[in-house]
Amino acid sequence: MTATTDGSTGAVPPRAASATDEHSDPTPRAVDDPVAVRRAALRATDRLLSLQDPQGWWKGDLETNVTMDAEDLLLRQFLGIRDEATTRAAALFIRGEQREDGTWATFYQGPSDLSATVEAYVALRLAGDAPDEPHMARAADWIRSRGGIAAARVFTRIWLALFGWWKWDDLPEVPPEVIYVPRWFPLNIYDFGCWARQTIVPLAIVSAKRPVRPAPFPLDELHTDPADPCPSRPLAPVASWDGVFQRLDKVLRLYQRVAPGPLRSAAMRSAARWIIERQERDGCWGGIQPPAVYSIIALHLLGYDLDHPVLRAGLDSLDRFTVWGPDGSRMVEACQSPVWDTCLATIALADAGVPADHPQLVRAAEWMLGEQIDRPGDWSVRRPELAPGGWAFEFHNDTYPDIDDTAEVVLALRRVAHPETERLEDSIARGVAWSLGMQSRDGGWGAFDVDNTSPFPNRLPFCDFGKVIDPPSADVTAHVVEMLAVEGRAADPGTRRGVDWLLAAQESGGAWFGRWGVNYVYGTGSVVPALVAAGLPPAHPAIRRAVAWLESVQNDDGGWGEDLRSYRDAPGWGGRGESTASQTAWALLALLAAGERDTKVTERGVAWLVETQREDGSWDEPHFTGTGFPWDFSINYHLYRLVFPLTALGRFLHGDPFANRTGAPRAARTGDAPDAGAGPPPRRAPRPTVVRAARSLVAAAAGRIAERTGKGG
Ligand code: R01
Repeated sequence: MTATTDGSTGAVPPRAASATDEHSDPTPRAVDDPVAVRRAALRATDRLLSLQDPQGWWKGDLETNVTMDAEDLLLRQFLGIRDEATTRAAALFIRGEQREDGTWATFYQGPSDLSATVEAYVALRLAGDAPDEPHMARAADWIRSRGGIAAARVFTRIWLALFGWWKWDDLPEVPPEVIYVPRWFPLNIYDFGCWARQTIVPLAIVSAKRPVRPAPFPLDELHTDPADPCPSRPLAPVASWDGVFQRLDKVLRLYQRVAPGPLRSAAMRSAARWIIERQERDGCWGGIQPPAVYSIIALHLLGYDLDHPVLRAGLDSLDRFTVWGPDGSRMVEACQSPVWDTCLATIALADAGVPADHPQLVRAAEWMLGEQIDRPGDWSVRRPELAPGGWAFEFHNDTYPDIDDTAEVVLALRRVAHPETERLEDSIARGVAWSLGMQSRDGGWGAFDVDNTSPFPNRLPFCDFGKVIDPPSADVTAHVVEMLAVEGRAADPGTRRGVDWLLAAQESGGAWFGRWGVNYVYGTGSVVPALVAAGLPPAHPAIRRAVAWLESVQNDDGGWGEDLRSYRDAPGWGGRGESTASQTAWALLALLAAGERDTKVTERGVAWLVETQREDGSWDEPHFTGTGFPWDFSINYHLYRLVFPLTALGRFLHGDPFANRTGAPRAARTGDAPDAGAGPPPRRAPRPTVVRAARSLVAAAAGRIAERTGKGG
């Protein structure tokens, strides 16, 4: 009835339909029936409206992988607070994620992952599953066949070292004195992306303390040779980066032995202060789970007992990062996405024609206004003079607002007729100013910081878990450029440098890389609407190449899909994979912005969305289409399957009044910017009358919706 998940994990990318294929299917497609498209948009609108929290926010489950759940149990074991009920519920979830061959992956249909399988196996042993039970034996066999614990990532081996299952001596060093490395020197903590920075500081304390709690059972079955559990690995050549950093690690190891006591204890105290200063009001750290887990361990090792307010609040916050299933299973969320989900839902509803003064949109805007961050954070280290004004992704993360959320929240606020106009305008102005101030030297925008581009952090043997720097990306840059253009700042030098950055980042096939969403379909779906909003005519060669690329990767069923393997093998998998709702929507957003409203390609994409919609108005989406770290950490945002298709259907039906993407004939729009190659033309701020006119258009559209549903403002 719904999504086309045939479960295939084929090694060969599915063949994309050629753009010139005649569509010989005689059955009328849903899009031939405009009522069907409207009905689909209405059902999705109703569904999304029904999911809003009374306080005004939306939040979909944020699904990642079982290392979150396993580490949560290991933490409780380490602190001596693991209880039976939590263990049983977590084990239920972990068991449910195991595959036939005994392994765990880090995303739907992904390859077996050694570190995830080791951690999940150990967690199930804590829960009482015996090594000779078939599901456990299959896992252990597979782990040994892949090199055992010795071949797992650093984080996994740190967790095992906490119980003596691995030797601290066989782990890379992170000396706590790193807290003293000056900000201009390579490998100071501000050279790391904020997610890695918040993880490394507590882990430096842990690895200096080298704690070992008694192991509740042996783990010999996870070593290829229990007599030699840590086989030494050959060093890389001195003249290679790996070789240099491996030797640096050896030097640090020697230093660790001779580190002067007073310096070491001062560094530990400074690191602890750094951590405590960054604890959020709700007790978490940075709104993400890994820093919280390591910060709790680190502070506990420094003598904070579990009843200390800092640790009490930290532990309580972990309990709130959980999703309970109907079967009593408990899934740990790596992070929670209310601000991101709320701005995307607001945009989707506005695009679908819900009136700007609809009480639910006003409530959403009210909640977003209350979430704006008005104090300095780690971003201030590189921009000490810049006034605050950003938004973070999570409920509580005042130290780390991000530029992606800020751009999308401003775009969302702009769509709502909040009664306090001055307050809304003031908030938007501060968001715009903060975004402009956070532009990197090269003209692009990273997610959290300015110029976070050092090549060194990712070379450290310690950092084998994924991306640890935060350089500008096409998707974030596009969202900022779109927001600045809609705010009437297309002619600002900052915006124009952003446009140039985007044009230079287009890959030879015509697509843009997706840093925070999978993958080229996300990048291209973000960039094309931004370039058009900034004044590039749809006829611009960059836009034409993007359209041709999207056409070339459309699936035979009319949808778009892109497998996570595209991060490993772009030539083979770029733009290829089973169709999904969110990725089909991203492709459509680009096509609609590019003036391709009335083409067969667009119609077939819309038809795919209409035909695969569930009765309840949403879509199935088991595939992970969100990216934490390309390939290494993937996210299934459970609201993506609804907000992006609704945005696409809404723009298909009504266009986007603020970016003038009304699907007007291309010829009429190209005249706007005859010298497109030289950059976008100046754009005026939307005049209040224009805004009012646009709002009444939206209201008229919504009136039509209200007629059909008996709903609406
Ligand atoms: C993690 C980890 O779990 C994690 C969790 C969430 C993120 C980063 C950025 C954003 C905001 C959202 C979530 N936007 C830019 C994205 C918009 C789509 C990152 C990491 C895992 C390992 C380590 C995240 Br070490 C640290 C954290």
